[in-house]
This record gives sequence, structure tokens and C-alpha cells, in this order.
Amino acid sequence: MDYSKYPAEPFRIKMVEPVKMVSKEERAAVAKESGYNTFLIPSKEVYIDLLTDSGTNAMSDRQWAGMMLGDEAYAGSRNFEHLESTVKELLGVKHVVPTHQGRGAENILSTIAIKPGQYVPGNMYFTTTRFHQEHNGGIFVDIVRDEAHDATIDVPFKGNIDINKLKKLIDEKGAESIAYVCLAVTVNLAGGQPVSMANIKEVSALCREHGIKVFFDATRFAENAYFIKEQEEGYADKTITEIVHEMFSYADGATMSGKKDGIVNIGGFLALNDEELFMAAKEMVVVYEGMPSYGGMAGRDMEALAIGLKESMQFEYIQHRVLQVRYLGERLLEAGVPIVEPVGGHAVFLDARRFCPHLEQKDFPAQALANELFIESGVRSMERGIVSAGRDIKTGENHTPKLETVRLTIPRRVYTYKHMDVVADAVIKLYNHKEDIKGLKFVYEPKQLRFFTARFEHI
Ligand code: PM9
Repeated sequence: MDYSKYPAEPFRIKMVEPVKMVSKEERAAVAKESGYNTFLIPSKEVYIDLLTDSGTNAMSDRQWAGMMLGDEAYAGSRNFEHLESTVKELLGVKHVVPTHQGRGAENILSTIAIKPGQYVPGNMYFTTTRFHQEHNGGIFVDIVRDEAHDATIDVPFKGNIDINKLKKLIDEKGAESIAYVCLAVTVNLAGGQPVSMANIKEVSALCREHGIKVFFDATRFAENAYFIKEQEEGYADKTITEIVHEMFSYADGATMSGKKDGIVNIGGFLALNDEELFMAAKEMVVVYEGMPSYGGMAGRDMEALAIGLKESMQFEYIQHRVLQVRYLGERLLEAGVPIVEPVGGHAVFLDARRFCPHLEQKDFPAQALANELFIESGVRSMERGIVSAGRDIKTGENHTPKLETVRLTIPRRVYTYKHMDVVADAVIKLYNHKEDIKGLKFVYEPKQLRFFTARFEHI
């Protein structure tokens, strides 16, 4: 291993949680009992848990110390003051509305900023984000660049908005029919692909010209900033903090799941610059989340989030984070395993179409692959393909995304490079007998966000 390419963990471990591997027979029984849905597998049966990077982070000693400073007052908690001032300072936004997690912020933003029938263009969909947009009468339009839908095209800033798609939408439908542009930094379902500063700037300028607001899905903003520093001309000498500040200067606000780049286990917020929207958001937060000074979080959680946001922007941390993910991707590529390229910020995505060419998309290859990987190795991953995409709200037909993937999502500061090797070896082993992977069919399909609780059986 090249230590100059992949620096060691920039932390020492001072608390551990034992993990254990159950037998393959037990895992096969667990997978069946869990309806071949990795979301339904009990955590105690999992050896290495790469289901998600959401809320699965290891907090630092400073964050745990901050937890002891929790001010659990119902109103006016000093931890909210800390969180509010941190977000304002780091992101340069005017107002902060705390929420219990990202979808709480998405719910409020969609409720206050979308009129039924309005379009909500975005750089690829995200499950909960699109749900709230559609639930409020919005029509999601995908305006990500075409390359984002192709696992094999290795280009930088694959999460960029295709500015011509946005221009066309404005020309054809009129600026007033667009609620806002949702710009995700990074783009989760494209493979954690970043957006360049140039693209953010261009989108923002076009939107400002037409009076359209731009809201970031800022969930993985620090990872996005790292890619800008690493790959965009003119940013190599800027700090992550400076880059983040510039990114947000082009937005009107953001929804944020603190469970990712806030490096906490729960929490989120809605950031807004507009006074009127802020007042409207404050009216809604008391309905869905809690007082505008806690929004569904405990005081201690707000304190941990304030500290975590700062830590996520430290160069040594974010560099290790992104490179550890890349290491896993490169190990798989070297062995010829098909993955989404380039490797993004938070996860390695197996390309289930090429991994399981014997299965059609209607047979849920990614769902099947995720389950077989668990049975083979105890590594838990997540389907990000046709099952996650759900059904068209109007026609009831399945969305059929081009990307049919299994996401190996790396929690922050939790696993070591050795764990990455174990995961890579397990995937490579499975790849060598991939033709044994059998397709699945639904036995229970929930109406909303079906991937969370659906159940399957082998065809
Ligand atoms: N992302 C993830 O595993 C957790 C829920 S879906 C399995 O990737 C983006 C880009 C996300 C995201 C959550 C949310 C919602 C919004 N945008 O989970 O509600 O990746 O905090 O955030 C998950 P919350």
C-alpha cells in the first residue's frame, strides 16, 4: 500500500465497539427472514456495515465532550445558539432552522417553496428529496449532465447540472413555473459525484437572471469541497473552509442532513437567506419538528453537530475520508469488478448491470447482489437502483434508472483500511461466482419509499 497516496487514519481510536461474524448458514437464514432487504437485517448479524454513511459516524472526543454541555431547555437552548452561529459563520447563510434530520428540512422547504404544478429541477433525484417535492405537488425534472447516468464514463465533476437542460426548461415552461433549483453537492445516487465551482456559479447566475432560487442539498458539502480543491483549477491553495464559503455564496439556502457531513448520529437543518421564507419555515418547524430553537434535536445533539461541522472541514479529516473510499474503489477496479467511475465521495457503487448480466432489471439485480454479498461475507450494503427509484407518481409504472447499483457506503471515522481490504476481497470472491446470484420479486411493496421496508423472495 502506498502511504503517500493513502495516508493513514488521522485519529487514534480510544473507544471500540466489538463486531463479530456469524456463520454463513446463519446469514443465509437471516437474509431470508429479512425478506431479502438489507434494511431489515438486524445490526447484530452484520460484520461490516456499509448500508449507509448516514448517522453511522464515529464522533470525536470533542463532540462527546460537547454532548455533556447539552442545554435541554425547551426554548432558547444555548446549543442552538452555538449551532446557529457555526452554520452562519461556516456557510455564510443568514438564517438557520434546525430539524431532526435532512428530510425534516426537505419537508419544510418543499411545503413553503413549491406551489402545486411547479417544476423542481435537480441534478438527479434523491429518494426522500423527490418524495417531499412530489408530495407537495412539485414535478421533479432531472437536469444532471448525461454522463452521470452512465457508470462507465470517468469524467471529473460528473454531478454537474447540464446548463442547457436548465435553459431549455426555463424557455419552455417559464421561470415562474419553476419552484427552485435543487443542487445536490455531491450527487448521492450518481455515485457521490461532485459539482464544480464553475457549474455552481453558472447555475446560480442563470437562476438569478430569471429570479429563480437555488437551494443546495448540502448533505455532503465538505466532500464536494474536497473534490473542488483536488481537481478544479484555481482551488488547490484554498482551504476547505474558503471553498465551502464560496460555494454557499451562490445559493439561497440549503437543506442539510447533519448525519453525513455533520459527522453526527442525528440532526439536520434548513439554511435560508430570504426573510419571508425564513418566517414561513419557522411557522412550519413548530408543526413538524419542535421549537425553532431545537427542531427535533436534543440540545446535546445540536452541540455535537456544531462541532462536527467544523471538523468535517479540516483538511486531514476530509482528505482521509475521500481517499479511503477511493482506495476501496481502486482495489475493486484492479480486480476487474465493475463499479461506477470515477469513485465519488462517500461510497463505492457496484454496477449491478455488469456484475449480474444474466439478470434483467425487472429481476432486481442490485437488490439480489446486495443480499448475496451479505450472505457471502457479512458485509451489508444497499440497493440503489430500480427498487430505490420507486414508481412514477402519475402512471404508477416503475422508474427504470440507468444506474442499477449496490452502494458500499463508508461511515465516517469508523472503519480502517484493513476493513476496506476485507470488503474488497469479499466482493471479488462473489464476482468470481456471480452467475449463482438469483433474481428477486416483491412479496410486499410499500407505497412510499418502498426500499426501506419492502420484502422479496427468490424468483
Ligand atoms: N441519505 C443515505 O443512506 C439515508 C436515507 S436513504 C437510505 O444516503 C441526500 C443526498 C441524502 C439523504 C439521506 C437525505 C435525507 C437528503 N439528501 O436521512 O433525512 O443522501 O437525514 O437525509 C441516506 P436524512
